[in-house]
Amino acid sequence: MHSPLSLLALGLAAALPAIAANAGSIVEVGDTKVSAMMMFVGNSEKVYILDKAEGNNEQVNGHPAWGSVWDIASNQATVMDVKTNVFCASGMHLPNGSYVTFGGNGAITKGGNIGSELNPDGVSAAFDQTYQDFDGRKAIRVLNPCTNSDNFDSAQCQWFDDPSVLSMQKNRWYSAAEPLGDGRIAIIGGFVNGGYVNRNWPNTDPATEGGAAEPTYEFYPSNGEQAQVMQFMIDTSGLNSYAHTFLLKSGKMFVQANISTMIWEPETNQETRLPDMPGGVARVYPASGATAMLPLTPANNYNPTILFCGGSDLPDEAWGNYSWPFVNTWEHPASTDCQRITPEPEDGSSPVYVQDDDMLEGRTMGQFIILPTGKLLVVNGGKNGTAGYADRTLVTLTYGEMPFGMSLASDPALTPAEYDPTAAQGKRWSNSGFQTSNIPRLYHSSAILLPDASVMIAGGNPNVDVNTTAPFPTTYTAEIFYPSYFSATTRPQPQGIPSTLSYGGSSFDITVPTSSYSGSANDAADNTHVAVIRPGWTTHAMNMGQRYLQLNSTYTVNSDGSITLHCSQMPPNANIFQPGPAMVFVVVNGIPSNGTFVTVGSGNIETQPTSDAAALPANVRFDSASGSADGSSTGNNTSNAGGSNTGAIIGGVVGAVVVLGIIGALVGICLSRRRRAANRQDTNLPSAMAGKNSYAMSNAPSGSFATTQAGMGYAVAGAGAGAGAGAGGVGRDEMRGLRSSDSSAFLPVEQGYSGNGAGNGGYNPYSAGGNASREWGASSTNLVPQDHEPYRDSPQMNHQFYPTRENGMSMDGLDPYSDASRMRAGTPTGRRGY
Ligand SMILES: *[C@@H]1O[C@H](CO)[C@@H](O)[C@H](O)[C@H]1NC(C)=O
Ligand SMILES: *[C@@H]1O[C@H](CO)[C@@H](O)[C@H](O)[C@H]1NC(C)=O
Ligand SMILES: *[C@@H]1O[C@H](CO)[C@@H](O)[C@H](O)[C@H]1NC(C)=O
Ligand SMILES: *[C@@H]1O[C@H](CO)[C@@H](O)[C@H](O)[C@H]1NC(C)=O
Ligand SMILES: *[C@@H]1O[C@H](CO)[C@@H](O)[C@H](O)[C@H]1NC(C)=O
Ligand SMILES: *[C@@H]1O[C@H](CO)[C@@H](O)[C@H](O)[C@H]1NC(C)=O
Ligand SMILES: *[C@@H]1O[C@H](CO)[C@@H](O)[C@H](O)[C@H]1NC(C)=O
Ligand SMILES: *[C@@H]1O[C@H](CO)[C@@H](O)[C@H](O)[C@H]1NC(C)=O
Ligand SMILES: *[C@@H]1O[C@H](CO)[C@@H](O)[C@H](O)[C@H]1NC(C)=O
Ligand SMILES: [Cu+2]
Repeated sequence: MHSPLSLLALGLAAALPAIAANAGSIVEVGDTKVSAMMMFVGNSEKVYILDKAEGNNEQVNGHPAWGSVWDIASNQATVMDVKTNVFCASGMHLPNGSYVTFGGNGAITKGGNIGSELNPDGVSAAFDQTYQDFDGRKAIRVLNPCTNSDNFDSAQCQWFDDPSVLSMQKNRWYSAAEPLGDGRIAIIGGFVNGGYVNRNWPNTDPATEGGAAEPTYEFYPSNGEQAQVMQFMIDTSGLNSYAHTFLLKSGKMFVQANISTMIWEPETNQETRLPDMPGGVARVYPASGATAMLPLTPANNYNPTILFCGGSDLPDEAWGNYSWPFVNTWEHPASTDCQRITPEPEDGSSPVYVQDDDMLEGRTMGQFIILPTGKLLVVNGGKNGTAGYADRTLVTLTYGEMPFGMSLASDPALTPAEYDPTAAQGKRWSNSGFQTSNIPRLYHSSAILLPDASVMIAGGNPNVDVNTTAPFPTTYTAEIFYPSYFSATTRPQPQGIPSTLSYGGSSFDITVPTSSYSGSANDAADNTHVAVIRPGWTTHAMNMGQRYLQLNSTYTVNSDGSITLHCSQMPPNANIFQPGPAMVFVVVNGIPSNGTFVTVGSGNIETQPTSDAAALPANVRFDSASGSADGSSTGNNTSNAGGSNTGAIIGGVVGAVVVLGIIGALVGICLSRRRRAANRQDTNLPSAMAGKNSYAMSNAPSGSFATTQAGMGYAVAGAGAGAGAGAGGVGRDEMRGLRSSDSSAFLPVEQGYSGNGAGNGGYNPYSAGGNASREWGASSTNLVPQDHEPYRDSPQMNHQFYPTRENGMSMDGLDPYSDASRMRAGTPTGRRGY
């Protein structure tokens, strides 16, 4: 029984959760229901979670779920139906606050085997009867985030996932996605079907790998533009998937893969090479280093600097091929190395990688979360090995001998660490006061900044299908990490944050009430900044699209101790911070407010309107003013790493108008370049590799993976024999059994192969087989239950297909939620959240 007093106490606790959360702690908060391979924050209430199609216990519409929505306030997940296999997709926001994901894998069934209804290529599936997943390799899925006040059952609040209506031109698994300044998204590269690395060995066909690599890019929406080859994808062949991409101020894009770097001009497809990554450290999957763009601030004139930390310096051959690595990766320490590069130096100098402080521990699959303070948290990952999974390597021949099951990484890095980009060199990393987690987060884990400035950490599943007894099991428990500012009992509660930000134009005011801070008002004003943060779309140790921009601002300290912040809009260049949803945090003495969602830009995919930034008023101080919050509990000056207000103060006379200027030197990016001691441990390549230079896919012996283990199916092996679960009847001569790596049900396709899908006859959203036909639903087989209406082969469909086939099925300007394209009746009672 609760006494009235304890009820009151409970009520207070609920109102002030910041007190309950200990700074530096990692708290297990709940069950994500699907394993959180991918996440994004949809709005102030919801995190959307995606998994690969796999045998999760949680069911939705009669099949295992691989999507859910997480309610931030209650830490409860609700499953959501997703039709296609999102396995290792990419994703991004749209200017209007909706989110899109791109690509994935073919339909699979239990054990990661190929689904029951094959595509005409004979090596991938269109659908699986058991898991009821559709081929997701070309999928473009759209989600409009909803809130508790919306009807989540309405079509408007659910995933739109119908490749017959909306899809990419190419199959892409592990593509990169990065928005341009107009909100269009560049989708770059990927595997056609999957694999550990994107190459055969030896690598004699780096462009297409016999049809298994997709070295092209395309845009969403495509506006009629066809996919084009990106030379860089060929030059980096092998380690070129999930390339690291960051749009630069100029509108060109920084792209990093393998150990190469370039600047790419998206409109003309011109490439300019930058220096290679020092030390041969690979940062892309499956090396999977942490990477982020450092905070864009008035002090650095909003010019991007990219940071890379960790990854792997395995020698070239060790990376192996589509099937597996050629070494026991888990014995190889991950890199501690950090490098920075400013791709477009404003002084006209040549861009160079600059050695940064080593991380405290080596990490593969570590990921950066940019905090409102401007510091970067690194979480997740392992101290040895790489991303990906496999049931063997070239030297460990059987699953039974794999010491960590399918995991190619070991030694989980369980303690977060924090990087301060503005600290003196040698002092940038710290993990003091940070708790160590009990939950390994290796392959297929994720992390993201929440609106209350805590960090949600979830997922982890280096297994081909759900395995809760593996050394690194399929993980459903989510954690929240509470950064050091959670020691504060008072969080700023700013007033007047607008709901939209334009590119340039008039300034606006935000008020920090006196109750939001303690101590001198002038000091607080000096130590206040406004951060616009896009937490990104997280998967595979990346937060695609994550960006941090500090608004230019000045202040007026009022006599009552409140502080009026005069804030510029976003800088008048949409390349600096592409249009779309973001959170605004006001950080006072190192303590952030909660984030408030805003829309940056026009809300449309279009050239963003810009205007000159209006001049800001000068700072006005008031010496005797002070904050009224409990002084023992508010923040430290030193923790205000994002830099403070841009106005330099001269004198401290009450009400004095002072001269403004940009504080000091550029934030410490001018580091001396010190060559890292070359103690690259040469991994001993197994003797098994010697002389074996003919592992081209076409030579792989059929049936060479004849071993089977309970519950661990293997992909089809044998010529048209239909061996392997649910993938029979393939009319293909040289079908080789491959699975085992991240490839899941992957079978590389040989160049020139044209399957006829004999014996298939199944429903196939891609029956166009490269879009040769629009008759996607021409099959007579009714594979799809009636309630899967978007996939129904139905005459009522009202698709407005793009008139030229060259454009694939990308529907330019298509709103898949519009009546014209929605195939099921649903009353859109929903409203977009925020
Ligand atoms: C990285 O690229 C080089 C070509 O620049 C290539 O020779 C090498 O095989 C690639 N490494 C991997 C692991 O794919
Ligand atoms: C990690 O790598 C180091 C260095 O090779 C090795 O000593 C250690 O045993 C490895 N850890 C595991 C779990 O294999
Ligand atoms: C799960 O992993 C364990 C340990 O590696 C293995 O013995 C078992 O076969 C796996 N289960 C499935 C269903 O793959
Ligand atoms: C303020 O500094 C103290 C002492 O260094 C530290 O324990 C505390 O975590 C800091 N608070 C914040 C919010 O950074
Ligand atoms: C911040 O958001 C949380 C909910 O996530 C809420 O409980 C808390 O009261 C908010 N704090 C402030 C200062 O607005
Ligand atoms: C910030 O605002 C001040 C005052 O209007 C202006 O002088 C300065 O150029 C601005 N800085 C940037 C980086 O836009
Ligand atoms: C912040 O620094 C100023 C000096 O710049 C000092 O006077 C003030 O006491 C500090 N405030 C806190 C909360 O540490
Ligand atoms: C990768 O190389 C191994 C031998 O090292 C070979 O058995 C396998 O077939 C190759 N994989 C592919 C896809 O060619
Ligand atoms: C945002 O734009 C996309 C693409 O046009 C569209 O599918 C989606 O429905 C829009 N979202 C909202 C909430 O209008
Ligand atoms: Cu993956």
